[in-house]
Amino acid sequence: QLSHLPENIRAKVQNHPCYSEEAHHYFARMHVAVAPACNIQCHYCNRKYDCANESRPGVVSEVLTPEQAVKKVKAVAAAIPQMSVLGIAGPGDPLANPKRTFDTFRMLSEQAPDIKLCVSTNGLALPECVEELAKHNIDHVTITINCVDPEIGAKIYPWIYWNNKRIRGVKAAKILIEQQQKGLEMLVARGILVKVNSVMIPGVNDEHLKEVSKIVKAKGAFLHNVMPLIAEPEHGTFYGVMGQRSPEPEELQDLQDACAGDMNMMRHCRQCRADAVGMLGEDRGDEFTLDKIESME
Ligand code: CLF
Ligand code: SF4
Repeated sequence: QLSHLPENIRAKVQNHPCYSEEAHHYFARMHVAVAPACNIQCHYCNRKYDCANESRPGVVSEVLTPEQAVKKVKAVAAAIPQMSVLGIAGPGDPLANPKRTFDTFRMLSEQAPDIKLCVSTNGLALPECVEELAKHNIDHVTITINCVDPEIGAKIYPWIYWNNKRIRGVKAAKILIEQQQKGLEMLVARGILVKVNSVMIPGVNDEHLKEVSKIVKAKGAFLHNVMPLIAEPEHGTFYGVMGQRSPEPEELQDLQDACAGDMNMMRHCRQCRADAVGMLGEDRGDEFTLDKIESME
């Protein structure tokens, strides 16, 4: 499956469980929830849970300081030898918490240099962070891109927080889209692998995601991951409360198939929590809570 890739790219994906379907049978990832704040609002988000950039709404993650996160990564790496990747994916937006996120990356690159670092973002603050991401040798960045049309974006994002102001509607969506696309181009120009996540929202962006897939592929994104909206009203999201439905499994698969003509698609995503630990689909986070780690010392 990886044999068609150039050697330098194969080296980056062969032990990353999300970027290589093959690798997810052999390698594990963990997330540390160091990033509580967010700079936008998505209608599918419930901030009581984890960021739906990547994460399944579930239980609130225990937010860690960078120091606590490093301790946790070391404890998990010692206990789970397949652990190859550390991702920061929430519970808010990692790049809206640059100090916490980059302190964690810096300490890990010094203290655990064998672990690959990975990050997922809504993209609003991405262009200003590309330099720093490259400095920490981050080879894998996920951008959640749900649209390239601000009119559609306005139905997904009620507001963004930008230059110390709250901006709403089409204007806000336009800025977010521009930042995401600019960030994507800057990462590709530096040889950083970009995965694009899109949340499929029936009746809002489902048809439109085919165009998104074409555009991000043309700009050099490595992988596209179309994920289903999780809209159960009990999660208290705006969409859930407004009766927006989630896609049926067949609808999701049809859309993934339609995009696949243009793009490498990820089909093994498990919509991990912001504090997930273990193989994809496995969550061993409860074995590594802070009090348990501290009692191991
Ligand atoms: Fe985590 Fe995301 Fe990195 Fe993977 S998860 S930050 S790229 S290390 Fe993977 Fe989980 Fe799907 Fe994300 S299965 S939600 S795609
Ligand atoms: Fe919520 Fe994530 Fe959207 Fe921020 S980017 S509003 S944390 S889903």
